[in-house]
Amino acid sequence: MTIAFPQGFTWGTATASYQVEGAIHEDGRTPSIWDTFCAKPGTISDGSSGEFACDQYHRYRDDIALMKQLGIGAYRFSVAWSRIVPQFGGPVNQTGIDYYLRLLDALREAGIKPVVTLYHWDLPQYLEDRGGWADRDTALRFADYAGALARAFGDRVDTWTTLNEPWCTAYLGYGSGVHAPGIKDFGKALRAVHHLNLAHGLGARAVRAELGDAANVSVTLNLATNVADTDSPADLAAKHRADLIANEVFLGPMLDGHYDPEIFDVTSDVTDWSFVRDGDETIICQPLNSLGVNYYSSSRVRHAKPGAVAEGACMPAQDIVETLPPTGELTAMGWNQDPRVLHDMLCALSKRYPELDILITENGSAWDDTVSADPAEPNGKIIHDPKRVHYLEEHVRAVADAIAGGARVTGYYAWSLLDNFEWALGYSKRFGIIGVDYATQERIWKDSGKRFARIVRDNAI
Ligand code: GCO
Repeated sequence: MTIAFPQGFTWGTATASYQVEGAIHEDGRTPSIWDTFCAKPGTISDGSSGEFACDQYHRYRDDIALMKQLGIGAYRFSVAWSRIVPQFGGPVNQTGIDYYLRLLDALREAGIKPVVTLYHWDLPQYLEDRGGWADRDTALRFADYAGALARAFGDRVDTWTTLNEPWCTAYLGYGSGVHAPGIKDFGKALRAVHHLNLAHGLGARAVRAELGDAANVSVTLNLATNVADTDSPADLAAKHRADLIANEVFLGPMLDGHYDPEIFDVTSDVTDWSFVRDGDETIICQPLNSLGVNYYSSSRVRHAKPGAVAEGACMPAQDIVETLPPTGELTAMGWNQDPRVLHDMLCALSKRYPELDILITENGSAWDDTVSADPAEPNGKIIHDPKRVHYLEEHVRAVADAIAGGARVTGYYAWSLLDNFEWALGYSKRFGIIGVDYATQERIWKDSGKRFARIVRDNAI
């Protein structure tokens, strides 16, 4: 059965600067923490970096032509901070601004709305050298940067997304250390949580100070979708603990105006939270025009025997939470496929925040692709990716069901437009609905891209 989406529903694709741009030495850009991290042996599984990535910096016009073929109405991309402010305290780099102005104008010409993420993990290295997100000053510098972008881009931007997945920045960057800057210190991870929240609030204010209160401001969170293994009080308590540290720590201050005090209790072994100053929670809680959520998979959790933090854990005070191995057919990331949980999360969010528009700012799956010959394609090549098609269909259907059930979802952005640099996994994992041959930078259509184009055209699944 076909299910139609509401009129005006936005279909888009998403990328991030370090994952697609390349051109890391061009036009005044200085290193970000990801350049530094990639240069350290053993950090990236295939030893690669974002040095060339998809070369979108030079190929954005061709990529916009692909977006037109997809028929999408919006493109979500991020700005590389160190292209805009290359030196600590230094002036705005007009050459860096100009690249994004060209991109923004080309998108407008193509009738594609730009959804701009201000921070998708590529912190300028000079800020990390001063303490990075563990230091309060980084949030203040973020506000300056946000204001500079608002001044430069003005009404060319449709949606201003302050941060992408602060969970990853804080817990993977400063907790488990698997992401840049590679620090393993739960106390710092929680400081980073707070300073990211503060950056969000200050950034939202800075954008509105330039563009007026009507500026369309959003933030993207990857809300962990923890499912309790059983209904036992102990397993439910484990789920609650995981939700507090992964989700409430962001939702609370950003949308409710305060941290749940239980968060302070359950993390008291690693920090006393004295870095939260009077008034911070008010700054963090800015009116939002929408909430972006990224969803890939779910985790089943149960009560673990108290003890040391599990090997590889990335969040503190998780000692009562055991995450069970995923089941069913796993994607190339080793993640499960659980569209029902996406549906449930969307319905629960709308119940909790009935006035808030929700955007799915990322959803997608990685598979090991192979290229086939296809004389019907202009370049004679196609990637048949039935598993990615299936994942896409199931998840889009879950979104449609959630909307039918009352969830206020207004957009869906496929991750990703292109195969790209998958962080610590380098180029080994492919999320694109369009493939990339990295040796030649050739773009190769996948069946999933074609399927997505039909969903967009029909506004239905
Ligand atoms: C994310 C990231 C993406 C990843 C994707 C797949 O926000 O987690 O935005 O950069 O590539 O999630 O892991």
